Amino acid sequence: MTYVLHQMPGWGSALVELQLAWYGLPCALIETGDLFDSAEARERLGKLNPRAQIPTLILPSGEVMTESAAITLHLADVTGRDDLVPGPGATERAAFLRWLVFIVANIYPCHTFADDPSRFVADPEAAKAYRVRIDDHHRTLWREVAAVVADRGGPWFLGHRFSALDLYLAVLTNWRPGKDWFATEAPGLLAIGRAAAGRPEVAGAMKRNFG
Ligand SMILES: N[C@@H](CCC(=O)N[C@@H](CS)C(=O)NCC(=O)O)C(=O)O
Repeated sequence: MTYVLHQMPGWGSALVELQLAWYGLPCALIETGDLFDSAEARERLGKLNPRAQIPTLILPSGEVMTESAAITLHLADVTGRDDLVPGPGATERAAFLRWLVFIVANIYPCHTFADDPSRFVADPEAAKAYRVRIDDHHRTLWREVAAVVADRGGPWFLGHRFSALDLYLAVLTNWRPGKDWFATEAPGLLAIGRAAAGRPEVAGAMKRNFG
């Protein structure tokens, strides 16, 4: 009944590693190698996930799952728990689904398309300008999230109720636009990310990923 997580410390696989740790699900970790620098790593992972992205999770049934949001919903289903994903009857359910999808559909692609701009824009000067535009858009998206989270009143993303969104913040506030930017422009999000990272259920997985 062991899950197998293809991962790199500090990358998006941390989103799933934290949740597996939270639920206490048994998990083997396989390091993929750098999917940007190594054609061999991409080819190896590509046999399981044609996108060659992580998280790539092999379920105990052997089924391959990708997409962190789908995995988030699936793990809540199989554990029958609602401590990370508000259940269908919960008042926070709609907001949870909205912001989970917002993060993976709007914010995560800013990494996908700008981590290595040369994948999408061949001319080096044009690639630099493209990266500036995406980074700008990326900051705008986080400001929108910060405003919504501030309105909800804390102490967590959804308000009083802790959820997987707080674990997303624990991971994503380590990435672009960077800790310093979050500290000045979105300190509420950084504070939630830090508080979530300190929860004992995930502290070990956070340390393994982010030191
Ligand atoms: N939509 C996916 C995005 C996964 C993703 O972009 N992962 C990054 C790591 S943080 C990756 O594997 N990048 C390598 C690549 O795009 O080639 C999810 O939500 O899980």
